[in-house]
Amino acid sequence: MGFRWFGEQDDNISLSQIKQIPGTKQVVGALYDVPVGAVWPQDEIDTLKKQVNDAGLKLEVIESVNIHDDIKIGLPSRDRYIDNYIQTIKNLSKAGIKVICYNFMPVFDWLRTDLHHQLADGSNAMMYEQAKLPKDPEALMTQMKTGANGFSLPGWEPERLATLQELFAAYQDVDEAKLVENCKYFLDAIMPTCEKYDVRMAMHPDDPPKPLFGLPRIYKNMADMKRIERLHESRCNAFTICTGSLGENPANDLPKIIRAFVPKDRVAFMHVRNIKFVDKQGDFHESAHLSSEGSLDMFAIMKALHDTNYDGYIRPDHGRNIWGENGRPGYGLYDRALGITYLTGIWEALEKM
Ligand SMILES: [Mn+2]
Repeated sequence: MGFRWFGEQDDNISLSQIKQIPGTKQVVGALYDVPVGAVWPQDEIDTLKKQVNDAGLKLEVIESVNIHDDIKIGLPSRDRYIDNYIQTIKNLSKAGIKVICYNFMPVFDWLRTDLHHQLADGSNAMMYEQAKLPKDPEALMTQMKTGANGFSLPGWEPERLATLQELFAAYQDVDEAKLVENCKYFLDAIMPTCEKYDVRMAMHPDDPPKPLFGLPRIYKNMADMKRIERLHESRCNAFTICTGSLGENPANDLPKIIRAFVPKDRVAFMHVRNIKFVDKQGDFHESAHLSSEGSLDMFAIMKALHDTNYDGYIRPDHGRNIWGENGRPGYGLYDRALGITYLTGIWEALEKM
């Protein structure tokens, strides 16, 4: 069980607080000051690892090493960025990293239309309402930035988004098939290194799992997963299954997806969280992890993991901001800690049944 941490400079949560969450052994971390596409310096990786280890925790999962847009677009310059990525994999492996979470979403990472939706119990959580999505991507960026409580948001690197119009123009000819092809090119190039150094790449689902602003999405459902797994047959070409992201499409049957891919050893990382649909079109807000607080059956999800003998990495995902905490949207301390005790409680019951 792990807990995502944004580093000493940019997290209101300390490692000693994380250490006190019962059952938590891992920190899921990253270097946040390395520009996308650059090699992660060995000394900075080692420093992060030492910090985490000194707090009595382990660092074996990185989230995320983001992929430069030139790789996703398929520009000639991609080979240079792939070489850098390969060097980063080698450097991380030297520090004992086993899993790298990444996504293959063009331009935007995850997005929401409200980062502080007020819930009836006085807490707040992130929300997505299709009708509130600005037509103009620049307006969305401003909305995300101003709602972030002054924290940086993972995946929303300012330097990458500074040239938004140019980026959109560069993606003009990249449709879903082309994006898949570029993903295969990337995987074929890095997989020999991953296998040699025993580092598994765990692709995170697109969030929300549908095309937005005319940009294609390639990890939305089980059919997409079958296509991605075939791009390069290797246990290092693996998935992060994020129950929240995939669950945002009510047609995605999460226990079924888990039962299809865990036995094939293609799941390296689990993000487990709940969401609550507010209408039949798929608008939702994030919720506490407890099944009865949202729309997903968390027991069925954990039981599918238990039945398939999942023994990989797992973490709670976005929580609410509760008890007056004014943390990074989705990444406060208290609700994620409650999520961990709930998930480990379900797991203990499954073990003893
Ligand atoms: Mn996730």
